[in-house]
Amino acid sequence: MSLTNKQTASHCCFCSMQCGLTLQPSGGSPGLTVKPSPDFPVATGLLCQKGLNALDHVLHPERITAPLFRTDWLKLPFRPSEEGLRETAAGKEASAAAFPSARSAGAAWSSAPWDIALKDIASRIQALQAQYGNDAVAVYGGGSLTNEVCYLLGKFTRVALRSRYVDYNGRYCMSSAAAASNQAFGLDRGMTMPLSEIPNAKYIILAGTNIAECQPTMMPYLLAAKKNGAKIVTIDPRNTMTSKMADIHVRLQPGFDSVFMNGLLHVIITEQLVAKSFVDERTTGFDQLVEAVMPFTPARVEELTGVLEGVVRTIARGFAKAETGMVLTARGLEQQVNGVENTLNYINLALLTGKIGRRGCGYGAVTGQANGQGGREHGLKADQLPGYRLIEDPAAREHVAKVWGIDPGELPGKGVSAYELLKKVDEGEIKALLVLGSNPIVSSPNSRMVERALQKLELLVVVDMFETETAKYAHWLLPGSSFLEGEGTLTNLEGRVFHRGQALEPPGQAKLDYRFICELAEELGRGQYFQYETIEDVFNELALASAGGKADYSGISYDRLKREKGLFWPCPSPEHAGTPLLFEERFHHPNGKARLFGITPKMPAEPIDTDYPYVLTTGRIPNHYLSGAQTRRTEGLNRKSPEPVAEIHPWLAGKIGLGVGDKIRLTSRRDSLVFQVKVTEGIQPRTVFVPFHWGGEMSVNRLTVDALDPTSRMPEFKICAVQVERVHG
Ligand SMILES: Nc1nc2c(c(=O)[nH]1)N[C@H]1C(S)=C(S)[C@@H](COP(=O)(O)OP(=O)(O)OC[C@H]3O[C@@H](n4cnc5c(=O)[nH]c(N)nc54)[C@H](O)[C@@H]3O)O[C@H]1N2
Ligand SMILES: Nc1nc2c(c(=O)[nH]1)N[C@H]1C(S)=C(S)[C@@H](COP(=O)(O)OP(=O)(O)OC[C@H]3O[C@@H](n4cnc5c(=O)[nH]c(N)nc54)[C@H](O)[C@@H]3O)O[C@H]1N2
Ligand code: SF4
Ligand SMILES: [Mo]
Repeated sequence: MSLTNKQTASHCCFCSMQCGLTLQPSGGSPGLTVKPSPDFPVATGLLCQKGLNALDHVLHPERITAPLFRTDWLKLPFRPSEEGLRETAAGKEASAAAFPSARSAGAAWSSAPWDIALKDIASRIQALQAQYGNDAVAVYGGGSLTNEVCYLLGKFTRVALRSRYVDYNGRYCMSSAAAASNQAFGLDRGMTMPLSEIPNAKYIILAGTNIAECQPTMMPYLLAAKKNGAKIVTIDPRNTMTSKMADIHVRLQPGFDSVFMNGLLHVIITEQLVAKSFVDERTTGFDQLVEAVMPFTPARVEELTGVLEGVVRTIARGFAKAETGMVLTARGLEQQVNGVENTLNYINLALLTGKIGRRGCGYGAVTGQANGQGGREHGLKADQLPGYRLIEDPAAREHVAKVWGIDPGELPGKGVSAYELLKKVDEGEIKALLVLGSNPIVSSPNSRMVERALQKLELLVVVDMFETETAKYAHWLLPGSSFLEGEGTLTNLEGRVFHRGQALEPPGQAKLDYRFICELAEELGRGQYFQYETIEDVFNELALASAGGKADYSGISYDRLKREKGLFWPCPSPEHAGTPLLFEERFHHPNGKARLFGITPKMPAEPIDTDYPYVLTTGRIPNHYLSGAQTRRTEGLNRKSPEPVAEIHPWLAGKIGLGVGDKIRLTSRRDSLVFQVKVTEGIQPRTVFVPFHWGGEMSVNRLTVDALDPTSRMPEFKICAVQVERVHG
């Protein structure tokens, strides 16, 4: 493998830090190596172990390098030429090696040339739409994709398919934080401040965010703050690598964040620690907040959560009195049916103490995926158009339709969230699905339903690098591009938009994702709306479509990005310097004020009871990334964590009589699975933690509940009720 062109600088494909990396020629195979980049200001000279190994999956022998179709499920209406239709050794080996238990054993993949693949897919889509209507075809995208590809997928659904059904895996990720930020601030940019402000904070609250294991290169910012005298509090049911550096670690049972937070707010209000002039001048809703919080005296909070009254008071006083401070949240409290309310309550803390909109202060929902931020700004979400506009807003429709050269009346209405979309597949309403950049069988809650649903589809097209668990059910598996192959822009967790160049050519017949989308549009007879010479043309159109929207990119260009190493949105004109620190003068609601929301804590969807007496919570470990499609194919990472290990407390181990070498069986109302087990003091006694990076019998999402937050439609990944039994080793 060699660098086929000019560009050796890139960015890691995994988390939202988007650390810079450099590809360097090296001796031996594969002839390339990854080094941290000294140039990117976000994590200068740093990469975590995932970043250092990011080349492995790109060069992996299981990469899909030609369009493949399932000969046992699909009869092609065409008579492809001899060389067009033949079984590929690569395809065959890939399936056999990676998924020996595939539904039809002995891989039935055959390869076909792109023109046949595109023609076949387009004609099937047209036939299904003619029979069942445009909405019978849906698109499911991902937050690892570039802004350009996210934008094009949204446009493709609305303009080429004319379907309302598009959503993406970011629904499972940032949707609760996004809804809360929109409600409180009128704007959703995960972090309201750049990372460079963290060292200026004197008090930092980290709730349900395991930064040391999930955004490792952010740690130096927190350590710098600590060195400058900051107090750090972590709130998590587990001791994590992050909680190790905390001054106070609150080991909370999952589901109790709003109770605990009401305790803090209660102390701040009753001890008159509220930033009064800030609250008066810059917020609304204070009275409603007081009313909700008043029943939650620290004594009552201790009773409900087990967190000592004194600890509640210490944290409340410490945070309120600190000169500067920050609140960071992540999926721990967001991936719940009360995720939006939980997040709003943490935002309340930042607002009530005036710790936002100035140096050393801010609220941040720590974004997860590479482009988890940009992915939710350009119209890949069921209810959105580019620029973070709402698809139901007539002015937004008019603006975007004009940029796209269509009549606003042609734009469909809003669709449904990711899990609801998959449910519509199960119910038979959606007949064809295009998945690009996600592996929903592993990452969706109650995943047995998803597995069943995908088998009902009349057409499933998956564009990926690998034959993932989801791709196993595809009629067509198309070779997509990796991060080193696709040029484009991404937006990191700070809201910093940057340019990522192309370092490698896609292998074999693999195609750049954006070219595939445009060519399929062409095949569907809508090519006139997808005429781009280069990916930069797509960006320029995106910038135009975003003009005047909340996420305004209209002042950003490839030229500027190449010169300036990133620009923070909103950036509404070519002269604008971008906006690293939000809300210095006003919030984004029409009256310029932020909203406080009084939160009355609610129960989880599936509270524990005598039949299912323990809480299962799920999340991440350092060596794997999301559905594991990439990291399970990375030898250096997979070797260290070859399978999921459940964490349980010694109390629970004793209760079930766990012996040395035993495993545990976890049974929820949906399924029952056996896991290896680690006994640790560092977990709340009634809670079991299992990482979700595996498929099949190792996939914890077979157990999780599919209840959704009523506003964000975020699944409750972090709480379901289970039984725990020992399994003799
Ligand atoms: N190594 C690695 N890094 C990643 C990823 C990965 O898969 N692997 N994924 C990326 C992505 S897409 C995302 S979204 C981020 C996610 O980053 P995080 O949100 O930090 O990761 P999680 O492990 O899902 O959850 C964080 C913590 O929430 C805790 N928690 C569970 N329930 C509760 C609760 O009720 N309240 C509170 N306060 N805490 C709770 C868990 O114990 C866990 O330690 O990470 C990104 N970085
Ligand atoms: N139980 C439980 N479940 C969870 C969570 C949890 O905490 N607990 N967290 C949720 C969260 S926060 C997230 S973000 C989701 C993510 O869940 P998924 O969407 O399943 O995550 P990925 O593994 O990133 O899937 C991306 C797929 O796209 C492919 N891919 C990567 N880059 C590209 C590209 O550029 N082009 C193409 N064509 N393909 C590409 C990869 O090979 C992979 O198969 O999981 C959610 N599921
Ligand atoms: S911190 Fe995130 S972006 Fe940086 S190298 Fe690690 S996984 Fe990649
Ligand atoms: Mo995520």
